[in-house]
Amino acid sequence: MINEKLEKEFNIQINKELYSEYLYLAMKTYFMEQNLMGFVNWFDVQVQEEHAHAIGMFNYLNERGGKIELLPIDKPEFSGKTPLEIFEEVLKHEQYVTSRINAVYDVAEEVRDRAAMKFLDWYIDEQVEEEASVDGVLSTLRLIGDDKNALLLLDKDLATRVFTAPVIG
Ligand code: OFO
Repeated sequence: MINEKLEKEFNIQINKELYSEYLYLAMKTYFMEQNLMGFVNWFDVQVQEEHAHAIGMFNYLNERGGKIELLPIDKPEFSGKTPLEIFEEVLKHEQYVTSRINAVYDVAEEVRDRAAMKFLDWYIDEQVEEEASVDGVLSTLRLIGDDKNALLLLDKDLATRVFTAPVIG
C-alpha cells in the first residue's frame, strides 16, 4: 500500500502530465494556423508522450494499491506569438515539470518508498531528454531569427520526429 502523502503527489503529477498534453495540443493549433506542418508533427509526438507519462503514473499508482483521483485540468495558457516565443514557453514548462517530478521524488524519499524512487528514476531521466530536445529546437530558432527559408528547413526536419511508445518504470 502506498503512503497517503505520496499517493497525493502521484495524483497531482498525473494531472500535470495531462495538463502538459493539453498545453501542447493548444500550442499545436498555432502551428496549424501558420501551416508549419513539421512543427505540428513535433507537437503531435509531444502530446502522445505526455499522455504516455500520465498513463504510466496512473497504472503505477493503481498497481501500488493507491486511490486514483483525477483532478480538473486547467485551461491551457500560452502567450507566445512566434515559434521562438512558444518554444521559450515550452522550455519553461518542461523545467517546471522537472521541478514537479523532483518534488514527487522528495516525498518518496521522505517516506522511504524505494520502489517508488526506482520507478521515478525513469521520469527523472526522461525530463533530462525532454529539456534537451526542446533546448535543441530553441537554439535553432534563435539562429534562424527572421530567415523564413531557414524556418521552413527546420519545419521539414521536425516533420521526421516519430512517436515511440515508452517503456516506463
Ligand atoms: Fe511529461 O514531460 Fe513534458 O511535461
